[in-house]
Amino acid sequence: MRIDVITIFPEYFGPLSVSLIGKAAARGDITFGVHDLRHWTHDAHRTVDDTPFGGGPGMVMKPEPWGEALDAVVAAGGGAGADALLVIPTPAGVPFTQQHAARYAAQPWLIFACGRYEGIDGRVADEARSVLAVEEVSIGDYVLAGGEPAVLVMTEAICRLLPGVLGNAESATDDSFGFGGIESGGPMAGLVEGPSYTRPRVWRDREVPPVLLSGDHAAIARWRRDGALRRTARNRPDLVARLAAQAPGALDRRDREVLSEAGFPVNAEDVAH
Ligand code: JEW
Repeated sequence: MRIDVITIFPEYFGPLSVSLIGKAAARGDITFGVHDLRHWTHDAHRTVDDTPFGGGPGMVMKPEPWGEALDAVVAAGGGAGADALLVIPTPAGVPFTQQHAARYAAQPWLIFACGRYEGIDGRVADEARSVLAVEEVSIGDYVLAGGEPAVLVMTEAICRLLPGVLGNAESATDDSFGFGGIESGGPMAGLVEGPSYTRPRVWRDREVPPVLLSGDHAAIARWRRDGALRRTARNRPDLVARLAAQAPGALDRRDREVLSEAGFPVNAEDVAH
């Protein structure tokens, strides 16, 4: 997979040479190209911003350097741009989810455009759409100062799904959201993970739950599901509501009992029993 990033802060992407992603890049499984937007400016001050038409606070990124940068990066990657997907982080984008990460991981070529200031002149995305697929995405409901941290976040979520990037192939399918949500039908579908434990068995007078040492795999699976249900009820009531509404068959009697004890009655009939 090829990933190009266009930014006014190329040094922000040092972390891409660290850890799992760094090793994947060193092996050649991922090829990164980080490009300084100012390379495509032509004035002495290398200006990338200007005042917003219509007034308002702050500055907006000028379209010309972006147009030239995208033309050059697309041309260097083989032309037409037909197989590249342009991803533009913005607080006004579609929420980025694990489903996006999986779909992006299946692309041969991603180009990320990192804005700063109040964002990029709106014509840049419109123009790019005449040449390639363009998606505006948000990594969460908070406002960053620019797209760079969002690109690091998305790159990590995408690259850990690439074959060979994660040591244990199961880790990517078993973790929170890695099961792909309710429709995946997996045993933990639609829930976040409960707590996990390692050695020592006793630490600061706290014992690891004995069931995990019992060797009883059915009891362990049930205990883990209880923990997942409790943590999902506490931290992500939205996910429990979705599960109860869209996949009521996914909740058995014990699930409903655990949710009820966690103060999350799934329906009136369960509360009675
Ligand atoms: C984010 C890129 C570039 C993504 C998520 N755009 C914009 C904007 C900014 C501040 C105020 C209003 C609009 C800053 N900014 C970005 C912010 C991505 C840029 C400039 C971003 N939060 N924030 N999920």
